[in-house]
Amino acid sequence: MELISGAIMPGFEKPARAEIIKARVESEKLGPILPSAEHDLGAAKRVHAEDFIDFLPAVWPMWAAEGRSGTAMPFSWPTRGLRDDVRPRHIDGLLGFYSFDAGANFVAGTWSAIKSSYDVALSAAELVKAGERAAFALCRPPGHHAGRAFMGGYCFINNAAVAAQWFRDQGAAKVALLDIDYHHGNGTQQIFYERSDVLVVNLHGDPMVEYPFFLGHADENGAGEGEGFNHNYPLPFGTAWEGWSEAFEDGCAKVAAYAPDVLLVSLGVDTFEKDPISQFKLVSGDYPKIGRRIAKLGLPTLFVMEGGYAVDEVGVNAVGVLTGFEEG
Ligand code: SS9
Ligand code: ZN
Repeated sequence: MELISGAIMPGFEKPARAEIIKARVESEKLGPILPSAEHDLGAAKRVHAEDFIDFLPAVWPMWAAEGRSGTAMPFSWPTRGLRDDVRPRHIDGLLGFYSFDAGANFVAGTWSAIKSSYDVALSAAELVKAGERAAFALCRPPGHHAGRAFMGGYCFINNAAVAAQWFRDQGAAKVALLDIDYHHGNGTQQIFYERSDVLVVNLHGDPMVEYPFFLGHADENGAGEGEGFNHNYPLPFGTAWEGWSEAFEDGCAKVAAYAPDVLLVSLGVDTFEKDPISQFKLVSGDYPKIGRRIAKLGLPTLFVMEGGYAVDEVGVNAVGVLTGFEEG
């Protein structure tokens, strides 16, 4: 369940999304489709705080220990002027301590889904490291809103950030991360903001009017060592291919100029005209064009699934990017 527009409603980020994407991968004869291998949490702790990662599997047991069922959801946060240097003991306090919104919620199976999503990202990264031109990590839940020590927006572990750091630890000198989900990848930006070894490029709904608010403006270019290695393209409601592709072209030029060893794509298809929670106007025919342009960069590429909530078309659109890439 999620809190949206003043009501607790069934979450838009639902299991059918992954099933539908997988079915489309099969019918388009992409693949092979490989299972993920189990990984320990070491790679997660390279980009996330250790205490945050250790908290995630503890949420449901702590919630259940209060005699509760349903959905574990935060409702109180350490905002400006309150103390974020003291970690509460109660589960309700901890949920707020480790989140920026009420959008990353738990049921009994959530930790196992988070862990699987993480395993999928790392397993796909290994394929690219082993020499595949590209791989697609069909991650669910998504990850780009998860920061160093916070979850939110359906995201718990930042799968793309974990994979980017993993490539660095495997010897890649420079990694680029291109986030084309409709929402700003606030977690990804926060994780790499002071670093020059991971370029982050983000196209998204303008945070003046769109979730997740509070980050993603055009003047956020990185800090310290990372100055000049973060690029945001906030775009207005109603943005269709013409406006979107202009920003995308600029973002691709930034990636090309950076000349990374590997490219990560945070692949959200909530830019789609019929997405129920988004305000861009891309059509299904646009997604293969995105894939073809990414292919032109000529980089080893790992696609990591993020958002996309028009469930009927999520397979066609996500896999459209992949088939476009294969042609390009
Ligand atoms: C918009 C509510 C936003 C969270 C959306 C998270 C998207 C992750 N009215 N709810 S890609
Ligand atoms: Zn999104």
